[in-house]
Amino acid sequence: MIVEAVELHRIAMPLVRPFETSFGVQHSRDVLLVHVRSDAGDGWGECVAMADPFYSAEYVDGAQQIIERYLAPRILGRQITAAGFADAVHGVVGHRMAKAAVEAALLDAELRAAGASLASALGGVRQRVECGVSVGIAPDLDTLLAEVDGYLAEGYRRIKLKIKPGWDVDPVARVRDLVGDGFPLQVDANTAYTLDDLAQLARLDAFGLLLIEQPFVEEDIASHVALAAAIDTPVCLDESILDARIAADAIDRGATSVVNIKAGRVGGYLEAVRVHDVARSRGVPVWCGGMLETGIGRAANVALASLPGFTLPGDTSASSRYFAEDITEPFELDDGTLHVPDRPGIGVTVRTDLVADFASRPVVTVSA
Ligand code: OSB
Ligand code: MG
Repeated sequence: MIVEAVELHRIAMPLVRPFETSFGVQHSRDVLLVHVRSDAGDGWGECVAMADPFYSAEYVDGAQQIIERYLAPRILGRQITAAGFADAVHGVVGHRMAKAAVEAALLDAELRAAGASLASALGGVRQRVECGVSVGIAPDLDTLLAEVDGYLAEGYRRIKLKIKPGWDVDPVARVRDLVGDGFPLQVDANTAYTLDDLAQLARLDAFGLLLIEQPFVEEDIASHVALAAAIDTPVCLDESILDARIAADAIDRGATSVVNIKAGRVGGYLEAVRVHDVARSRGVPVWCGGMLETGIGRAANVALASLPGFTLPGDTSASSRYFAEDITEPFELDDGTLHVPDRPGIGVTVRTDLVADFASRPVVTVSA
């Protein structure tokens, strides 16, 4: 296809409740949407970069600038495919979330034109995916338990608690009591610990957790190897896994025995499939992470989660987990699962009237 224009939409989506992690509190989601217009038709992609560079180095203003200045000019006005996109932008180092958003829009345009769903194109094998929910740090334990209780009532099949030093063993113990033995429960530290905290992290072994996600900084594979050898709870990397080669290396070194896959973090859905493949060939289960996506990114995540190696419930929660109103048809839980879209492309319809209503900046159009 020939891309004629890349439109960048910025929207501010209010969250139904504040979301607190070890790196900060969010009250609203500042989202960058990429709308590609080509001779074959249109496509949409969502950039998962956050407003601030606290989860990783990327942030949404930077991602927008990278797309405007470096990525869009490399694909405008010439023959391009989603599969050829990574090569087309190879000279731009890093900025995986920005690249992933553009690649997703190209995939959507290409697959809508071909009449194929993203799930089928990526190799999906399931019509529904099991859903977990990520629960933020709460002001107090009672508030946390009430929130978890609400998610259990909605049917979520797995709970993930955000933890940080000072908010770990007590909340985990209380939530384990609430959900009962055997209910899938896991924790995510978003890099808040160091190896000095080993004894405290080892206390989590008492609660039969599915995994502990990213206790240490992104670059520190060695400390994760040491922790994994010292505790019973499986270690799962998120922030550290930037591509399939790193995933293979981290698995082979014993740093991670489960992998959180986020397409944005690894530079796109095509690389996400390669991460899935290297993990699967090593017998390592994967699950689909989330970044508070709107229906656009959520649709693509659910498609990814339908691949065979995604054997653990993902952070693929319903639209209502974060938003009162979504910019696509809402994703709703059905017995703790979401249906994988089977219509062409990402398989959802973007409500452009709502995208306009939620706009926080003027639309930027980059054209050839
Ligand atoms: O570490 O998985 C994470 C949200 C923003 C940034 C990082 C993370 C998260 C979540 C929420 O845990 C996932 C979701 O529900 O979308
Ligand atoms: Mg995480």
